[in-house]
Amino acid sequence: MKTLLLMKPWAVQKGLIGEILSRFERRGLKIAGLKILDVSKEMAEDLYLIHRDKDFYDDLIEHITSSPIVAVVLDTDVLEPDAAVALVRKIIGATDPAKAEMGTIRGDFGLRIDRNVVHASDSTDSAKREIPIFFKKEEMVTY
Ligand code: 3AN
Repeated sequence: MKTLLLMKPWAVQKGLIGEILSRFERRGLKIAGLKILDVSKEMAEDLYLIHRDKDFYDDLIEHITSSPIVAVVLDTDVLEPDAAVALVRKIIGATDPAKAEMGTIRGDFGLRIDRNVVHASDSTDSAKREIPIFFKKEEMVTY
C-alpha cells in the first residue's frame, strides 16, 4: 500500500525536510512521491474534513495554508497495510508533542499540539482518501 506523509509549515520553516525524510528512508520505506507546494484552502478543507466541527479547525486550515509544505507518498508494500500504518505512526509519534516519545519526529521536533510538525494517514482508508488530494497517479512511481 501507499500512505501519505505531510511536513507541515513549521517543519519546512525550521529546515527539517531532509531530517524528516531520512527517518523514513533509513527505516527502509520507499519514497513513491515527493513535492513541495502551497496548500489551497480547498485542499486543506478536504484533508481535515473529519475535524470541521472541532474548535481548532479554523486554526488547522489557517496553519497548513500559511506557507509551503512537503507532501510525501511512502510505499509500504513490504509490510501488511495495518502494520505499515502503525509503523509510520510510531515513527511520527503521538499527536501531542508533549506526550510523544523522544526519538519520534514529534517528540524530537514538536512543541505544541497545534503545530505538531507532520501529518500522516491514520488508516488505510484515510491514506486512500488523502493521497489523491496531493498527488495525481502519474506523479507517483514504483521501483
Ligand atoms: P494526528 O495528526 O496525530 O492524526 P488528529 O488527526 O487527531 O491527529 O489531528 C489532526 C491535527 O489537528 C493534528 N495534527 C494537530 O495539528 C491538530 N490537533 C489535534 N488535536 C488538537 C488539539 N486538541 N488542539 C489543537 N490542535 C489539535
